[in-house]
Amino acid sequence: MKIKTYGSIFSIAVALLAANGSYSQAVKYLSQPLITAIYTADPSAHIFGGKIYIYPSHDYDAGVPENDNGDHFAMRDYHIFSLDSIGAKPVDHGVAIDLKDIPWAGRQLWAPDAAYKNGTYYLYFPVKDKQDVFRIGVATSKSPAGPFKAEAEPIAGSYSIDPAVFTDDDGASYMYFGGIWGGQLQRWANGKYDANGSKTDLQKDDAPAISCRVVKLSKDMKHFDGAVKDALVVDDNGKPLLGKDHDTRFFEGSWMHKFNGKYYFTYSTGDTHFLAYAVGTSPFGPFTYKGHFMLPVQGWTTHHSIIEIKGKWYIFYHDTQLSGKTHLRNVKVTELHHNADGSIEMIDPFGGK
Ligand code: FUB
Repeated sequence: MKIKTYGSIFSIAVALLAANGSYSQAVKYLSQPLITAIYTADPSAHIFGGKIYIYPSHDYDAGVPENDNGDHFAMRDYHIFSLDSIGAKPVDHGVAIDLKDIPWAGRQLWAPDAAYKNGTYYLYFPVKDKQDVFRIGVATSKSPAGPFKAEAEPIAGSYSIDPAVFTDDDGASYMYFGGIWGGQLQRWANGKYDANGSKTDLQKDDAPAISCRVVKLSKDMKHFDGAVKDALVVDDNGKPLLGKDHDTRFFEGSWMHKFNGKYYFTYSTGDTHFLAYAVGTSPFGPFTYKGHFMLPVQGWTTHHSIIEIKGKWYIFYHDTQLSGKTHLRNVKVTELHHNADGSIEMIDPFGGK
């Protein structure tokens, strides 16, 4: 069941109301945009050197019509932001890397992430190559704010979108990646690219849902170390969620955080617009589905990261409060609470928690 489509009636209504100023007065948002000078989305947040760094997509209006492949998300560069604490004004560190500086890139710089190891910062980014196939690249810098220099080739064996890099307590790093529909994950069913792979997951209602991928990163953080595996999400009986479980199955925008020794795999359900979580005992999964923890935001996409800052947990996310347009988003942050039983308290982006 589709609740909204790219270019939904909801977005059009919001845009009309926003234009005459009545929408922002009528709607109560849980939090306000962190950055207003440019449009930002898909915020991956990290603490580096005691500061909060945000690695978002940089939305802009390329004039590309909306479609289910997400062609209207035609981003060309990244800006990195830092802030001293929650509540402080984010500092824009300028262009960290541009499409033209990535030798193998074609178009569409989508949701990035970052990591640190041994004095080097790593920026991971999905972009379509010159054959229009999404791959994941890596770029390095001596500063968390960049500028970053891209490797000459994408990470060997990488595909699809939305890399999220998690470093475990033992120092080992893992990348979670993938997204269906415009993110092309459905074209990689057998580990090989099939341009004729189903356009979406909709034709596979009774088969296990397409899984996010997980892979260990090599010590140099620039390669995959070992096989790419499925980050399987199962129900309480250990059965994989199915393609038809649109309210619960993985769509895109994964993240990993560890809480009380458990691995919390969180993701967007895409066309049903929830953020969901599943918990496991290994970074590779399987992860047992637990529920939603954030209700749909304003806008089609929903993408988040979760970090701990001074003993409190925060979720960085986006909506379309500033523009009312699907592809022109703004980053936000709010507190996230783990309950005593390990569940995550529901967040309502339009009101209370
Ligand atoms: O920003 C482009 C895409 O939209 C991201 O890669 C997805 O996660 C969704 O937020």
